[in-house]
Amino acid sequence: MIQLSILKITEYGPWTLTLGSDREHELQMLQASLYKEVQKLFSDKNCIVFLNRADEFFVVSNGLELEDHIQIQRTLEKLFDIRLNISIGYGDSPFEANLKAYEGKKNKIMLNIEHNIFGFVNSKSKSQISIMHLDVDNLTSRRQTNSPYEISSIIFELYSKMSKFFLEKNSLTFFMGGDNFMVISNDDAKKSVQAFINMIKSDDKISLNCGIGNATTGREAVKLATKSLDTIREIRDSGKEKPEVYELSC
Ligand SMILES: Nc1nc2c(ncn2[C@@H]2O[C@H](COP(=O)(O)OP(=O)(O)OP(=O)(O)O)[C@@H](O)[C@H]2O)c(=O)[nH]1
Ligand SMILES: [Mg+2]
Repeated sequence: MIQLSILKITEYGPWTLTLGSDREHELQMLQASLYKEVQKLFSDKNCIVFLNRADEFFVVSNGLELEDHIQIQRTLEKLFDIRLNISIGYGDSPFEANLKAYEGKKNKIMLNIEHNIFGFVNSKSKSQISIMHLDVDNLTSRRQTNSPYEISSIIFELYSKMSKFFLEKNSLTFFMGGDNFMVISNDDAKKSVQAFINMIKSDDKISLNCGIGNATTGREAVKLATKSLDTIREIRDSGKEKPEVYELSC
């Protein structure tokens, strides 16, 4: 079971208008500081936050009760002028958890009125979280032939293909910066990642490495996924033939 908490700024559109036209720099600073706080508050509770379109956050929140969410909301309300709402959902796949959170919000299933928390918390079922950390092999060599903006364009096209491919497996892909992507995964996504790597290699001439981590908290799963990715690099750099996918569990 995977639990997701989706944080979104309440009435953000109308609020941005109150700042006038000279607002974009202010909004970018606000979004950056908000992300920093949200990542700090949730990672302190062994969760991991994925930034979604800069004004929304997806948190792998297994192990967190309603009370933890209320505590985080109280802190955020003290720090910022804007308010956030939280929709919580769970499911066997990350996509189902996202749907349940969405339904909770849409059908106004309130968990806490004062702090704008909706949805469904599951503290009983066994947590099972799989994260895949994908990274382009030797992106640095591309810099010899492609300028910074051309590289960005290649990376975003890759992101688009990855998001589509893994959504069909009920899994959710996020861009982490640089040439890094993370997929909140289920078994189906993990089983098909080699096929995805093969497809991108043959269609786009891009080599990918994928580290997988399985754990009971989001932060631990991400740690193991990155450790797996670093293991692939170590094998490669020692001169041995490297695997493209490596998996660790705790
Ligand atoms: N989010 C995130 N970004 C990273 C991480 N490691 C590297 N980066 C970013 O990715 C960019 C590319 O770095 P690398 O992937 O190490 O470079 P590379 O030439 O592709 O080397 P290999 O991946 O080892 O083949 C860096 O400039 C960083 O911006 C990471 O663990 N997480
Ligand atoms: Mg790389």
